[in-house]
Amino acid sequence: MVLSGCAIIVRGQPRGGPPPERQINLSNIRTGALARRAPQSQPDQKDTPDEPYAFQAREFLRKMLIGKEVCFTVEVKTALGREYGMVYLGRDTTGENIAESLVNEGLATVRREGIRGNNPDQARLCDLEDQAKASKKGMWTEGGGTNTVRDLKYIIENPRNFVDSMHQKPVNAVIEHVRDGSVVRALLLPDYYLVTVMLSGVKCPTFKREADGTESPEPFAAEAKFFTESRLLQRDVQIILESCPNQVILGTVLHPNGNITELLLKEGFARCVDWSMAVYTQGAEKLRAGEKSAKERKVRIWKDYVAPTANMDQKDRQFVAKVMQVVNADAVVVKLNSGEYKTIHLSSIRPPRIEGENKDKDKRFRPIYDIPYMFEAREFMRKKIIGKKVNVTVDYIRAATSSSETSTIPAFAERTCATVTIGGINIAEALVSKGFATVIRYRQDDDQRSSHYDELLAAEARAIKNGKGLHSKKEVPIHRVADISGETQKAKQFLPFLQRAGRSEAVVEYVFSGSRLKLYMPKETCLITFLLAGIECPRGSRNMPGGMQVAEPFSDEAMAFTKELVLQREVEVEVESMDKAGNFIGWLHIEGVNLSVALVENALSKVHFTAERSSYYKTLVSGEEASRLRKDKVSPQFAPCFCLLAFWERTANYRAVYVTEITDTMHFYTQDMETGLCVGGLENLMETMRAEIAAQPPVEGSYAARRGDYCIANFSADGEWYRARVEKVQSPAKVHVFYIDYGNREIVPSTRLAVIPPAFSIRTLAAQATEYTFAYIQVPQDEDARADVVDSLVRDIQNTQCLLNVEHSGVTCPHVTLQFADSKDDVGLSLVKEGMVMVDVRKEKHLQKMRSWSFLSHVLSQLNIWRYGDFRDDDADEFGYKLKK
Ligand SMILES: *[C@@H]1O[C@H](CO)[C@@H](O)[C@H](O)[C@H]1NC(C)=O
Ligand SMILES: *[C@@H]1O[C@H](CO)[C@@H](O)[C@H](O)[C@H]1NC(C)=O
Ligand SMILES: *[C@@H]1O[C@H](CO)[C@@H](O)[C@H](O)[C@H]1NC(C)=O
Ligand SMILES: *[C@@H]1O[C@H](CO)[C@@H](O)[C@H](O)[C@H]1NC(C)=O
Ligand SMILES: CC(=O)N[C@H]1CO[C@H](CO)[C@@H](O)[C@@H]1O
Repeated sequence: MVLSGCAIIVRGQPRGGPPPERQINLSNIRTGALARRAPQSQPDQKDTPDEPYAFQAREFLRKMLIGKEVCFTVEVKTALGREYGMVYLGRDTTGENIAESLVNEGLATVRREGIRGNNPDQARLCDLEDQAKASKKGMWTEGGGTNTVRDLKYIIENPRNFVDSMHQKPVNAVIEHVRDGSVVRALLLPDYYLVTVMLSGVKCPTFKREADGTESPEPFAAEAKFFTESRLLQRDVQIILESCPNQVILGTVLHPNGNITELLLKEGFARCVDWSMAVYTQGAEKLRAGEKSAKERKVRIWKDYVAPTANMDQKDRQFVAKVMQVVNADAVVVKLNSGEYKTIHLSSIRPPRIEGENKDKDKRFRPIYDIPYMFEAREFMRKKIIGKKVNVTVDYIRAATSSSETSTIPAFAERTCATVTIGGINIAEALVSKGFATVIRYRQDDDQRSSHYDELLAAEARAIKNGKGLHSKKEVPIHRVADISGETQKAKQFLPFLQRAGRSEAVVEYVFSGSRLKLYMPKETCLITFLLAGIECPRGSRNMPGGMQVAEPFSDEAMAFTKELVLQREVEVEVESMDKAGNFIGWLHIEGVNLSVALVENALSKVHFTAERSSYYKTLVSGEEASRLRKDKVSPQFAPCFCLLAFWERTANYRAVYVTEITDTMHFYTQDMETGLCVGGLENLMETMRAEIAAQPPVEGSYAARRGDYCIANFSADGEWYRARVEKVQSPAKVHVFYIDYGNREIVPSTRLAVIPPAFSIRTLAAQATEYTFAYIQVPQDEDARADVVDSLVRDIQNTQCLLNVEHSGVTCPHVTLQFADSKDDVGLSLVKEGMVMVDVRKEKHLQKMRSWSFLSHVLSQLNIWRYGDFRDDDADEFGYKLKK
């Protein structure tokens, strides 16, 4: 720093912190004193102005020395520690002697009283002064130099007007003092205003003044100050004066090497300040980005920083999900890819609310209609995002709060707060800009906020300015919504009106069950309870006079189906009638889909006999038929039913088999236990055959394999001979064989094959392995799922004895059921029970003849054998008996 024309402050190179300063006064010369402001504590003193040429001398040195390396000598050190010496530009005393330069320019006089004639340096100063005088340079110019005295302005009467008058145009300036990293004192040019400027948008750690007058720095205050000082102090800069709230001037300093505001943030010397970010003209998002980068790198003031979502997986932090419901005006329920539902709160906004009223006391209080703008907010969101895919970026998780007796804050469960966007539009920002929500204000160091917080604030400022929504001076819109659900009398009066109306618009406000809904009728501004006509939907559990009634199977599925399709959607309804409780009954259509039909088609409801009279009866019945026939969509609801019927309507004649091989397509090979083990059976025959071959080994290579031929093959797993059939000759080295007594296949070189001795041909003993497949179950199409089933089968039944019953013939092989020999449990059924396979109904003609599956499932549920459980033939018999009865 240049203190005056004849004094400077120097610093060494920083080593692990700001280096100490040292003041050097130039010896032997004198320059004019700069203007001084009278201390404010002493009102009787007056400001002193610049001495002529004092400022010119300062500027001369400033331009020459600031930021440059100098070399100095100390000639005198006073008792008070002040040092006098010579200063040279550069690293040694061969550089420009700046005292000489000043004198040469006529900006300094020489102190001749101390000069000793024998010192050549001092003599030279005198010579230079004489020359300057002679050529009338600087202060030696005629006229006294009063025009070199600045008209310094320390006080600005109306700083706000002053800032406004600058119109945010860059002003040339010199930074005269750095108070802390983000507050500077600047001399504005060319009019010499001295102003204190706070950097817009940021704050560095400061030096707190204690009661005893000492200053205590916050952590990193000294480092931040040094950072700004070493870059800006006494530099030529431009300043944009941006705003002046409460007499404080906010501005941005522009320096050719970059802007200090962004640098301070990036280096972790400053944090963003919400209230002053708004005026930052160079783009607030850059400031947040700078801060974010410092936080991520945990530099300086962020060394202990932990991000609010630090311990979340990336996939939980950002994902795309489908909006299933809009809750009030600040939350949504979304369906994740996994099928799970999750409630997401919009970060940093507060929905419309009523302050301090006894709203809870009013039983009929319905926030959505009664809180001003809540309905508008909900509708705005609903129309924009219901049923759509949105991008969710989790910003923070708000911990659960418990309400204590002393606290008025209600208890909240943990909340996931996120920025939700659709097509690049931030929903929270859109809500705020419409005046349908306000922005939450935070403590400065509170990180639990939207990642787009500044945009929210800006949107709010716009909404306030334009008097939108909550900020409007107009009367609040009122929604007089008549709730006639459960009001039999009112409903009765309303019925003919709705019947005549034909198709009416409605919004589904609530789904009680698969077929019971609450509707908002916008034209009629009323709420009704609506029951779907023509179907019987499984009932959920409910409280009855006699106690809790358990839910019927698939009631939850039906409800989920209805919710997914219609909740909060715009639908059309046709009211046909009304029940005793004042609930309307009718048909509901959404985008060409008839909900009653859709439920039946998806096997989640049955056609009700009352539907016969309706014009939708045919569609309903064929929907039901379709649900039954659609192979891949057979509801597991019906699976036990089919199994039972399968077991019941057939003739069972189990025989013992030995399972030798399971194929990848879920076929399997068995040997018959009776024929296999008897005298002259396979075991005996093979032993004899091998003994014979051992006595007369075949000549290796003498056998030429031909497709379809029977032969013997040396099995690679045990090196023994087995009977085989050639399935394919790819090359002499690759012959595909099928082991006819076991069902396995192998590719072997023809050298491992030989002619089958005639005594052991299939005329003597037929091929022992027989191929079968499972009856009544579907082979999974998915390869992985199928591999799982095959693994499980290999584990459970390969090389074990089972009981087998042929159920019916098939295209490639008979379809059978297998039982474990010991437990007599059905193998296929146990796969169904484990959920590994689905029941196959398509091929069973005799089952398709049954008229009404919904009727059957109903009977089954009544008979209380509604389970995948351990039923066997006797169960089936009992069931058949009851069913016939
Ligand atoms: C040294 O320089 C400073 C700054 O110009 C000045 O205030 C001070 O009086 C000088 N000291 C002496 C002893 O000349
Ligand atoms: C601020 O400085 C950065 C570099 O530090 C630069 O990229 C950016 O353009 C500057 N902005 C302005 C408005 O000067
Ligand atoms: C989600 O964000 C990605 C990129 O940020 C964008 O490509 C995509 O279109 C967005 N999806 C939605 C539904 O807004
Ligand atoms: C089967 O082939 C292997 C190797 O090719 C041989 O070691 C083994 O002796 C053969 N087995 C018989 C029974 O010939
Ligand atoms: C009249 C009408 O909208 N009928 C529809 C009922 O729903 C089924 C499917 O769910 C549609 O195919 C019909 O067109």
